[in-house]
Amino acid sequence: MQEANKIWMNGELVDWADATVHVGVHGLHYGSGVFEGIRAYETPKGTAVFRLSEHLERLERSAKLLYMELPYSQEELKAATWDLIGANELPSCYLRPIAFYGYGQLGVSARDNPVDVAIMAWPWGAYLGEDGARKGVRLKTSSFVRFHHNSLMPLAKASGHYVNSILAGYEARRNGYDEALLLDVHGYVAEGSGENFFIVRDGVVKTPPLNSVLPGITRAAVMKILRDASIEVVEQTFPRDAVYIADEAFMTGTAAEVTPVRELDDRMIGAGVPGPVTIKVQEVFRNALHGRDARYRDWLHYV
Ligand code: PPE
Repeated sequence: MQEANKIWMNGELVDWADATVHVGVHGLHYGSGVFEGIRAYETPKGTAVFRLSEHLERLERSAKLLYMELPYSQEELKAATWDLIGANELPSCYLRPIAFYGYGQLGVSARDNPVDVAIMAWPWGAYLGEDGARKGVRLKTSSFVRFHHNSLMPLAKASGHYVNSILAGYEARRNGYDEALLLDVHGYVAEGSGENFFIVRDGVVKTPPLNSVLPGITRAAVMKILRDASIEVVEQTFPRDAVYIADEAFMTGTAAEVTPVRELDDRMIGAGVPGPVTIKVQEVFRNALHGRDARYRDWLHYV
């Protein structure tokens, strides 16, 4: 990763190299942490953070689902984010707030450990590569199933949940694909290892409902953009064969932004190039991120 100068940690800005923890922290052993991924972009009016409130609210909900009380208020975390961006002088960056059970007791059910909170900021380019963002990525249906909501909680963005994503993402890449597509326990399409998933067929856009997928903030933004463009979008379960015969498919996420999908399981989707709906969404989304679309101005929080 490309290092920056400072990291906000437990209320202070510390040098990048000094933002360390003890190997005995609970979160490291058991994944008992919650985090966010946020992006800040350059706009004509300076650096703007995309949907900061929504991300920090999701962080708080994730914490609640893990019985965790965040030791900082939403306002404090917002102020910390501004301080961090200012201290690092980054015109655009990826932001990673994380809260985890810290050092104290070990043992799965330790309850009294302090909660450590940190926010990192660093430059991060196209998640699935520049080529992927332009031409589309190749997916493989994963042999790993997206976890059931009675095993873990898809509504929480929790550190430990990501072992599921790591297994799927690693498997797909080892087999020469760009990313994994995970099915849910019923065999329906869920999402990527770090992205929500959409298909387009006969002008209608479909995305899986929030049963087993992360409630993506980009997903919500893209649904709004589609509706504003009078393109029908529905939350509906669909199996993998619906993807094979879709006209278009794309993935969304903070890191991935809007990434076209050109193949699933070596089957070409549509013409094998980004389709008109995908291109339109990518363009409107990019304009919104950079403050060039007045309709979406309230998605940007200026530093
Ligand atoms: N599903 C998963 C499993 C997921 O991790 C993400 C974000 C999304 C959907 C999209 O959510 P949103 O960012 O709110 O639109 N994945 C984050 C982490 C990626 C990583 O490798 O770390 C991200 O995009 O920041």
